[in-house]
Amino acid sequence: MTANKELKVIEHFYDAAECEVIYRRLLQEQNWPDNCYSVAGRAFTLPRLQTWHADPGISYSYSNNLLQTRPWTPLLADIRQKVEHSLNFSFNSVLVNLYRNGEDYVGWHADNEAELGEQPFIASLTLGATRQFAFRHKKTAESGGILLTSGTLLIMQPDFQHHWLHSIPIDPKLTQGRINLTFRKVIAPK
Ligand SMILES: O=C(O)CCC(=O)C(=O)O
Ligand SMILES: [Mn+2]
Repeated sequence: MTANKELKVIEHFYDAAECEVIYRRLLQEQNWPDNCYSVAGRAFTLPRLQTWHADPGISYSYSNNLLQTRPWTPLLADIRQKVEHSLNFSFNSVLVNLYRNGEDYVGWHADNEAELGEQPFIASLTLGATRQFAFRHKKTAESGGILLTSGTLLIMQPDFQHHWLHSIPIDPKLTQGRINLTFRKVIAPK
């Protein structure tokens, strides 16, 4: 088994000049929240900064525990439109991650929350620094990775979340930042 069928990489979805502009605008416009939060009296620090944007009435338990739902900004709405047009699929939410440098990361997980339904189809856009997207099979020892460069759109087919975990590992020497947008379709609004 290989993850190749379940992942599709579209390089240069945005060109270098567009990426530069979008990255800078997101950095400035996102009004990034504090990444320290507490659950049941225990303090946690998220190893990156995040914002969550969705259509009215859409909520997502993982993000909602940590984050308030924000409306689409004009820039995020423009990007969504281009992604939707290219994939012929409609998304109603986006999780925006800022990895301030190589110390920021996301640990092993699958995006398979109940709100995404049985067939979670996710489109993930990278802007800024190149980072490794690592994946490992949930049952076998198989593992792999893809270097995601600025402007790359990674499509995760539903079976990817069923069979594999993924992460963005720490890259200690990296000083540049990276912003990643994962477009999702929440199908069970609460
Ligand atoms: O930053 C990335 O490329 C992946 C982010 C991710 O896995 C997530 O937000 O669920
Ligand atoms: Mn993920």
